[in-house]
Amino acid sequence: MKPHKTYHIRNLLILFCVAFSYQLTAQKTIINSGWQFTLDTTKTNWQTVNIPHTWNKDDAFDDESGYFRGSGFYQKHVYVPSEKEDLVHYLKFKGVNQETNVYVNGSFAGNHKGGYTAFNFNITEFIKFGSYNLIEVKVDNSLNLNIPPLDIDFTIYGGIYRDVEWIALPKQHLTLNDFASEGFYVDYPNVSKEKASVEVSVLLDNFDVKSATNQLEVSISDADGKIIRMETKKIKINANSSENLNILFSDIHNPKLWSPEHPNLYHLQILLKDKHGTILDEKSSNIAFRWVSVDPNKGLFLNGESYKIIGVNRHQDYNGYGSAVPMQLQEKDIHLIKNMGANVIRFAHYPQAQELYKLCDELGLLVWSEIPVVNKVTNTPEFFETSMTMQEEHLKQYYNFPSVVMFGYMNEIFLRLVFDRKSTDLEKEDAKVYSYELAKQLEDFTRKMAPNRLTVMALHFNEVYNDTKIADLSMLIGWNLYFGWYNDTIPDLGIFLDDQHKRFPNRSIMVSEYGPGADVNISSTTPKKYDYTQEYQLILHKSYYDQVMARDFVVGMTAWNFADFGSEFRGETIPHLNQKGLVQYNREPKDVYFWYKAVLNTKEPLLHIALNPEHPLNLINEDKRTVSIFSNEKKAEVYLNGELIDAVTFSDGLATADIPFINGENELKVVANSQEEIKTLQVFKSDNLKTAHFKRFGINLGSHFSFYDQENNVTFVPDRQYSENLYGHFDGTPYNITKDKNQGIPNNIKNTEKEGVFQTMLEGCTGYKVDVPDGQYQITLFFVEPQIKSNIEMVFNLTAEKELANSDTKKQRKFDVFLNDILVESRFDLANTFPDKYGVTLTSMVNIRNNEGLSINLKPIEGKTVLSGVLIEKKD
Ligand code: GCB
Repeated sequence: MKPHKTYHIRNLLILFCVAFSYQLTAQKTIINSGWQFTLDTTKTNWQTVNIPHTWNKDDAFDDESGYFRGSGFYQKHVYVPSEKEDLVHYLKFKGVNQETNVYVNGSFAGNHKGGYTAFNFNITEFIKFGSYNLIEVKVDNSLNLNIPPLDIDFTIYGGIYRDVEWIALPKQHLTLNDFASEGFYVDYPNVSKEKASVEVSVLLDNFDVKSATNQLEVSISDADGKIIRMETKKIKINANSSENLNILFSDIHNPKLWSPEHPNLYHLQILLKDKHGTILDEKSSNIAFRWVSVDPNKGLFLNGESYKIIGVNRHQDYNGYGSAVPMQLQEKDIHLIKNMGANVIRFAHYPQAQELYKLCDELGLLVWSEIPVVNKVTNTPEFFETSMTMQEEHLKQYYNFPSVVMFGYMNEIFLRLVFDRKSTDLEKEDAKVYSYELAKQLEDFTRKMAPNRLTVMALHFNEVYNDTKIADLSMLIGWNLYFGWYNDTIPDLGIFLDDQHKRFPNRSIMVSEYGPGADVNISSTTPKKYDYTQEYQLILHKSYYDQVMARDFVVGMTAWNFADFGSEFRGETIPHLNQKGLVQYNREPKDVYFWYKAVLNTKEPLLHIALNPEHPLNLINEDKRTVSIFSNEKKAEVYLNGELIDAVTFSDGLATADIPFINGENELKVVANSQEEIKTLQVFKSDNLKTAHFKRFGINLGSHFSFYDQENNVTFVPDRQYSENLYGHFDGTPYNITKDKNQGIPNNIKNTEKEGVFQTMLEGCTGYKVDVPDGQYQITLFFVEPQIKSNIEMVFNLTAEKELANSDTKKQRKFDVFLNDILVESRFDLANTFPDKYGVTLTSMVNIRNNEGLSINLKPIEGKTVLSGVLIEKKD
């Protein structure tokens, strides 16, 4: 609309007022856009980047081992008008990994250590008003023995990866100088169903050379925005000093209690006004009335009622972004976790974006928040001091989120010690003493600072925590237990929990981590430990759930991990990832996510068939395939190609049905109440390959699982012993360095994404046969030398003994390769011809005649043969 002329003067007046009050009121500007960045120490080759930013989003996932840990430089020019000269200016960084030095117009403004908490610097004295100002930030993510974490199972992405704010404030404001907190703390001196009280402690700064009398207005409103309580206080603050003010709202009757099921929130608003009533500063926070306690025999109580906590751990990185993840994607995570039916999140192993905690308040998710003192402590005053400061920042910055019920400070602090083969016994004893000492300091400090929260610590499966008594420090102990993965078998969980409970009857415990790795492209009808199948992942999670639910004394469990996450040193079936996620690195759910949802989310209907319709299914000599179905309904009907074939009953969210798929396209439909799910999938079904029609047929040698190869759109079938009209080996054994661990199996294989085919193999196989019909075929054989020198210590395989099969000398393994008696490769020498961990393929054309099928013969010249996979493609 075009404004009428007569309004112009009024508009100008409004503009004037806006500009005027603009100077008086606190103002926050997010200055994420258009920074200059370089890794070049000569500070040249600048490129323009936006925050959030990390320099490791690509190199933490490339073929090379290692990623850049060193210094990165950022700079930006910011114009500050002379009208802002009377304000106090802060630069606030919400997360920079991990040591930061800030300079303004060449002057040093401050240093901060630690990659996961916020910090700010008062930069007023360095600013040139009415001019452009140069902000320079040096960030260093190298390993620094005085900054936790030291050595961990996640990638330390360097960079400014959370928002940068420019905060301009009138001379009097809520302090920003208290460990980058918001300048106020909310406490709940007592809460019950009948009544509650809220105490707000506000810290005010006066940067003026004269004293000031201001007014503080604090109000609480309900969910409808109606103010239910309000207090106004006059306060005089002397020149250049600070004041602390407490406001108590007692007797709030019949408060609406907060819980994950009913996340009732109230709202707190704090206004600081000058004597004319102009707002100088304004802050707000969620208020929630709830109380939490733990009992060693009965578990956790929320608002006085027994409450089992079931949820997930979360790391903050994301496929394609590293740690520099847009907020809307991060928030989507929290929604996914809530929708799964979880009622708790452990933000492991470090404080995460504050926006997420706010969302946990709103959605109803209990939070365990912790600092990254992980695996090991350095015995220096600097390390102790940084850890304590980090915890102070953590507690003060996250104090006001009512969803936070647990504050932690250490994870598996003796992990390195247990695997340490270099230190003497004396040094190890010493490490126990100083690690305990730091734990004690952090525990005491946390209890003092956050008296209404539970203190918590996570431990790995080892007696050292009991022996040292470190496990007796916190109010709640989280055990990270990998029975059925790194240790023993799945049922050992219950045995362990019962034993701990018996031996330490005064200790409250939960299972703070558990879970196997799983790859959505790997599947088996005979799942087992360490195979990365989704089927094994389901078995383990389901059993853990049953075992925890069966024990009242267990507070709950948090799965490791919500999503696959970057851990650069790892090499499992997807390089550089820890694959224990319930969802993939891009947050696409794995099957187990749906199972949890079926069991935990009683509100939304759920029906899921655990089959990916994009993966062709092979039924070789197999009449039916057992398929898992998840639902929170009681019963379902199963239809195949329009015909009712089964009626199933769900127990704990799961039912299985044996499906007699036919060769070709199949429509599998499941109907449960008003829900229906249909999956249309391609099935290759044959009990006689000689008469079968196929375009591509792949075999995963030495393996009991199938692997879906997206590139060729083929599902490699598991290996088997040869039988007439089918396929299989005549000799050889699956290559496996240890009985059930994957140490030594080539990881992070270069030049391929078919790790699932390359990683398993038959060793010593001389004859393999596939009874394909006559015709012209392209045959691809897959090889990798398994006895490579591994440069990683799988320290996260939490077993005491490590059997390392690596040798420095290259394995002598030479063999001839024949396809139907034609020599296709002579004196094949993997170890000496190719680099380490190099996936090699041999591709040849073969004409198969006279019903002879395909024969693969490997004739050893030296050592034993190896073969990882075969892909047969029909060409005529
Ligand atoms: C643990 C650690 C966690 C690892 C996890 C694993 O116990 O606390 O940081 O990522 O095990 O996957 O091995």
